[in-house]
Amino acid sequence: MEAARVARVILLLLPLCFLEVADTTGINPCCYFPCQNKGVCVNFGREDYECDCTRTGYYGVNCTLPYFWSRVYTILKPSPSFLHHALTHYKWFWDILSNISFISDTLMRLVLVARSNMIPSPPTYNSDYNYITWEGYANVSYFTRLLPPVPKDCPTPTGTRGYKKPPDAEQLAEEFLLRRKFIPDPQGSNLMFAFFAQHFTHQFFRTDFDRGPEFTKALGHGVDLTHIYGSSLERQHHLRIFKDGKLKYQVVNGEVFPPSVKDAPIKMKYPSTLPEEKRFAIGHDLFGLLPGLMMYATIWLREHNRVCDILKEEHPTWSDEQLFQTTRLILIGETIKIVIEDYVQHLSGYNFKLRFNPELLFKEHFQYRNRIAIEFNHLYHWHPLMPDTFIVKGQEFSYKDFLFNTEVLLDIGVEDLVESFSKQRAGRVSGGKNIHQHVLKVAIGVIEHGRKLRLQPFNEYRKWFGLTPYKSFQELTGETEVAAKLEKLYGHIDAIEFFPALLLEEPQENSIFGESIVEMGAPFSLKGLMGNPICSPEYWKPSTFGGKTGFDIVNTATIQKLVCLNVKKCPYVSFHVPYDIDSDGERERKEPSTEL
Ligand code: ACD
Repeated sequence: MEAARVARVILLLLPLCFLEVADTTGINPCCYFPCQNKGVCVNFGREDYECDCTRTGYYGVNCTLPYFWSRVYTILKPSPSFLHHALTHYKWFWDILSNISFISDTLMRLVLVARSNMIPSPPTYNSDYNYITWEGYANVSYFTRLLPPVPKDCPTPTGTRGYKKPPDAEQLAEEFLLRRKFIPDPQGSNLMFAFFAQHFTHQFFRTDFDRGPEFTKALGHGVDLTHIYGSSLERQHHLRIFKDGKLKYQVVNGEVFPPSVKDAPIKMKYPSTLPEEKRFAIGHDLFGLLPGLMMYATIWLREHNRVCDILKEEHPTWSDEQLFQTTRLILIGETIKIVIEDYVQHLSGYNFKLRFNPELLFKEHFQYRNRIAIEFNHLYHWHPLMPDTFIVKGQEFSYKDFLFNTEVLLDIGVEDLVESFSKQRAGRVSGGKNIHQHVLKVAIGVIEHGRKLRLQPFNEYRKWFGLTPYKSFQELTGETEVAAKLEKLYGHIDAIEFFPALLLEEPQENSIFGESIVEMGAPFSLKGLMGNPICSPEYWKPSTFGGKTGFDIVNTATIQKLVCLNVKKCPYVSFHVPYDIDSDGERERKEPSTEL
């Protein structure tokens, strides 16, 4: 026993010869993150610790010795960069595979299982505990987290590496994240994509800033469409007509728009100067902020009422309540279908065709539940997507003129907004220096929150997601100049923080993201989408959606149909600008057709 203790301490102290931390006595040993391969560190006083390697596939003092099958798995497992390269090239190969349903189903199942299995379910930690607790499990007003907070008694904010004081957040953002010149996304993402991302994710990313960054107001922890229907029953009831299942609306110039707060008296965030009749009332209280968000709110409102009409036609005896509830489930299904097959398909850049088919998981051990993690929330701050100005029907709007401008939607209408947003390019997310001055404060806030929440350093997350930790700043950024500056500020690559590193990572070839956003974002996304109750064997059947017609609406949903079935003239609608982009960033092809 004593010999084992001595061995542990020697193993722990060995790498300290290379550390800049001078005095190592009396340091909580877990501050060194000694346990590898998802082993759990438990400290015994200030001198000793144990790694719990249970079910990690590894053993030994620090869970570093693989059992036979773990060794085999490690040898056979292709690297993420190899897989990414394969999936984003060889289109002819993926076109063939995607058409053989047995093979494409098997591949899709593999993707879903491999990604979802990375997310602990039930969830484990929250920001108040660095050990498992009932409170952490049961209190859904917290974001969960994958990795527990850095213990409070560690010598540096990221454990033992780096300096006692992290770089100034504002300086960091201004030097490394602030846009100098707009860098377009080489994958051709547009503002239709950017606003979809913002609109869709704000149903489950709703930090409760009054309580602190560890708290969420989105208690549904997933795709529940509270951004359309409101997050309380009271709010929902204000938004409903209580006839035929429909939501309230107003007609302006012959077109349907959300009601004003006069007709649906709910709290919305608008500048006090905006008159009541110009304030739209919708599920999410902040969606008056941007015409792009209000445009999506309008489209989904129209879609809700359209589906209500279809259901009413088939079920003339159904109550308002049944029509409303069933329509909501259909819209949840449509959302998930569009997110996987249009949105994630686009941002992945994969030539393999992603499919939304819940049946693929019916024979797997899969838990139909989800808890939004703080790391996912931080990872999803994609403000580099935002352009310098917004070009709508040839007219250029600055941030000042665009924000809280509810007239844009009424004056220009959904068709032309969709067309304009689909044609304007969004910015590249990873690679640094691409956040517009106007939204830089959001990034500064995320960095500060990461510190307050004591997020573990980026490299610990790399390891957790099965990625090799970066050995140097050069390896992270793929260049030398920024890397040298970062090294000076942080002191050690193991001290760089989660969010800045995600944005500063070198993007993959012709891609919007670096490796880490994809490898960390995909598990959260797919678990969150497929963990929705509508994907469970109990729910996933035609009757849940009012019969075959409703089920078909879910199973055939696309972003293009969503728009075009709710406007008079179908515009160009896509998450990709209407031309291909070659490797030099130049335009390549003409506009595709807008037919459904
Ligand atoms: C895969 C699929 C490709 C994944 C590619 C990139 C993922 C990166 C970030 C997340 C992207 C989208 C998030 C979409 C939905 C979030 C849903 C959350 C529901 C609670 O390789 O596996």
